[in-house]
Amino acid sequence: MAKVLLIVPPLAASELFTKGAESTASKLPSLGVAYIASYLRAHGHEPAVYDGIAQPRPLEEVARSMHGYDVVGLTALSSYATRCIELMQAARREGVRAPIVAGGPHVTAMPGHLLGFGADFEVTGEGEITMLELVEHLARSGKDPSGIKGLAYLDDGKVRHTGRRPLVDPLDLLPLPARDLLPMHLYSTSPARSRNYPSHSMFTSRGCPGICSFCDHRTFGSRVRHFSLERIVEEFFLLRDRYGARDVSVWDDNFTSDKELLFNVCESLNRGGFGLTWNVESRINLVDREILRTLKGAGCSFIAYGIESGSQRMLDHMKKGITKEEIREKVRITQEVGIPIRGYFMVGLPGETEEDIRQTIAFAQELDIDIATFTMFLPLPGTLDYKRALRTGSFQDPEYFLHGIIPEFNFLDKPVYVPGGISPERLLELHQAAYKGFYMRPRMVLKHLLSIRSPGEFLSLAKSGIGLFKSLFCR
Ligand code: B12
Ligand code: SF4
Repeated sequence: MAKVLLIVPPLAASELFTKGAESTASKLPSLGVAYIASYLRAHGHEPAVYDGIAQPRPLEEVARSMHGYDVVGLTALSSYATRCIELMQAARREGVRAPIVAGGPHVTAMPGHLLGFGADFEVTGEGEITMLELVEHLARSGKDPSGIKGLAYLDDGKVRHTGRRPLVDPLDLLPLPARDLLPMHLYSTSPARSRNYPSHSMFTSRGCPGICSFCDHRTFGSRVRHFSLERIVEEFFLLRDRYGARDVSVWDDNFTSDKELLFNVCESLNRGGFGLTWNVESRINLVDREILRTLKGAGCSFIAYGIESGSQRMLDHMKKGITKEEIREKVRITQEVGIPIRGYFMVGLPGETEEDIRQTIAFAQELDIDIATFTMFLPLPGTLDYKRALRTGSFQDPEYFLHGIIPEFNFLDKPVYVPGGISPERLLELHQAAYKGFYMRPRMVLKHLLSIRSPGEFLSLAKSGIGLFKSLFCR
């Protein structure tokens, strides 16, 4: 039996959300780490989790807490890979001897990268089985890990990859994520997603067949795999009954990809008297009126669509596979069915012009959706747009993941990347104009005010409004 400490590195709210936005921000559980923990536990090991986003502590203190464990695991996004590096360095200064294993999307995108900064092993891709095999290998004090698929490590100073591990199939092989090891009482969802607190997160599937040029979706591959109907319904009810959820956020890349399963999930929730609101994300081309009606009928109170741009040229450039006409139609149907919509938009992609951004700003307003998020494009390593960013425009720091924390939505004074033909100052102005143009319309203010149903909702809306105001005007 091995004792394994799994860590989300410590990050203060002020690092994750700049310029006042921390008051409106979400704090979500790292379910990736919770899945690794439950898989290890199911195989007789003793995992513990420290979530440094929920409970930020000084690096030295976190490093010292690693003493006494046989293996330490760290999760890394590219946006906070720097903090993982600082933490591994602190661990070595504190004399931690346990092997450090790094995993997560940054490691999958850039295998080998964190080995140069203190990680002993990297687990690439889906991590549960690889981590278990590695932990058991280390417990046997095995010397040669080359037979474990999905690993990267240094062999004689050179990065050695052991090859890609096949994806977990069926997904039900994985136990429910070990939420009992997470500080569930500390998580919160953005009011932009749900107003019924707490809203707890879950997944019903892994994988996405999309090929969007900005997205890093290699961890789970392009084939969508689902948990079984029974398992999905069990998790919904578990969140309600054991963790006191009053809303559920389903974070699947494409919740609506399997129509029959979706109908069965909705029917089971209705039959079992689930009674809570819940929200999902989807590709716009994977919904139709029947799906939307069924979702609405089962309590789905919110849907988020990746709309990305109001310029058809950019939608094609991003390989989004959707047209503006299709977006208009699906948004209209969603509104007719009565599900509020959040649209994700991006600005500042390689090849984008000021005119494209203007079209995005206008399109978000034209669609008359309820919430719009405009993310300043962040070139994610390993994506097509990272390569494009190296070739065109000005990529201020192609190794940004070594030099600082990127806050959510990339609200930076100095954008990491600026497309050709636009100055950094102008890009920032346009980014702000997108938010101001969307939210400062009398119609939008009225819509949000009229949607308030309780003093709690008023408070949460007021907090969001103040946060947004600070983000936009207190630079
Ligand atoms: C929910 C979510 C969020 C939540 C936070 C959730 C959280 N606390 O983890 C919010 C909305 C806040 C968010 C914000 C951002 N996100 Co996000 N997010 C997601 C999303 C949709 C789900 C994450 C998740 O739980 N996945 C399910 C779990 C099971 O997967 P996982 O965490 O990857 O874990 C598996 C493996 O990676 C591995 N693993 C992970 N950790 C470890 C550790 C060890 C030791 C081992 C062995 C293995 C291992 O094993 C796990 C199980 O198989 C993913 C997309 C996706 N489908 O995963 C994007 C994703 C993680 N986000 C991404 C990005 C870019 C961002 C932002 C930078 C966006 C932005 N510009 O604002 C910000 C970052 C803010 C910040 N500073 O951290 C990228 C990351 C790419 C990268 N190279 O880092 C992803 C992959 C989206 C994408 N496809 O491009 N995000
Ligand atoms: S952006 Fe969404 S639809 Fe596109 S590849 Fe990524 S997860 Fe799939």
